[in-house]
Amino acid sequence: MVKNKVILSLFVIGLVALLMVVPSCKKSGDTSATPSDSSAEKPAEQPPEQPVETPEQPVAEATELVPLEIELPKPMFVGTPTPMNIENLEKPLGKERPLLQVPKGVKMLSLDKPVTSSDDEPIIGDLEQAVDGDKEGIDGSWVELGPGKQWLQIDLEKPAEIYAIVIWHYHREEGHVYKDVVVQVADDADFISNVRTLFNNDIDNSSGLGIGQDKHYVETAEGKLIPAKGVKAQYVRLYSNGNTSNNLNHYTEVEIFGK
Ligand SMILES: [Ca+2]
Ligand SMILES: [Ca+2]
Repeated sequence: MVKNKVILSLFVIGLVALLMVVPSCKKSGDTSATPSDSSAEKPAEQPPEQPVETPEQPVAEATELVPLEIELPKPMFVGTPTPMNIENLEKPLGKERPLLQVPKGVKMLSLDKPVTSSDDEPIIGDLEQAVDGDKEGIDGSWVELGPGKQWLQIDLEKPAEIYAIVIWHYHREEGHVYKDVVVQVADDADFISNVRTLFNNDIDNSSGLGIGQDKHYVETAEGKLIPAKGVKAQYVRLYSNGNTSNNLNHYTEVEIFGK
């Protein structure tokens, strides 16, 4: 009996000792694994969240959009222009043109910049009148280029991100539509390098600059606004090929906005 009790108590002591050792082993195993695991996981989870948030802020600041204010001349006629029998003609909006949203810091770049043309001896006025800031519809405000296909070109004097081009051909009288209006930008004055077309309503490619998808439009005091989406270029060239009243080409003013 005594022998059995001793064996039993030894067994119990042994069991208790074993139970005490096993959890301590587990604990020491856990504690050695847990800090290294958590220290490895936590920094790995956090950094991807931070870089995602951080770059978003500068991008949002850079593309902050503001309405482009365009100073308009006095209208020379009131009401919607009479419908005309011309193919692919844009319908009048019947209200003021909505303001174009452009990045903050965009301003007019074209005032008094150098102007050249396919017709360097205009019939009326001087080429410089296209960028002199006078866009009124009265006599003496426009330059008249010769008949047929002609172009007028503005040199911004350095490459710029262009966001809008506004053209006033001639808005003294109602119902003028200019033909084969094509607006291109390029890196060089000869329009050989990196030429991009921003507007083209030459639907039959009679000017040889490609088939245009844009619509004909009636001249008004609002001018024609051509969005340019930040295209980078130094030179802007504007083509036309007469108008619905005669075969001459006119520029009252051209404004190029960018930064
Ligand atoms: Ca002018
Ligand atoms: Ca044509």
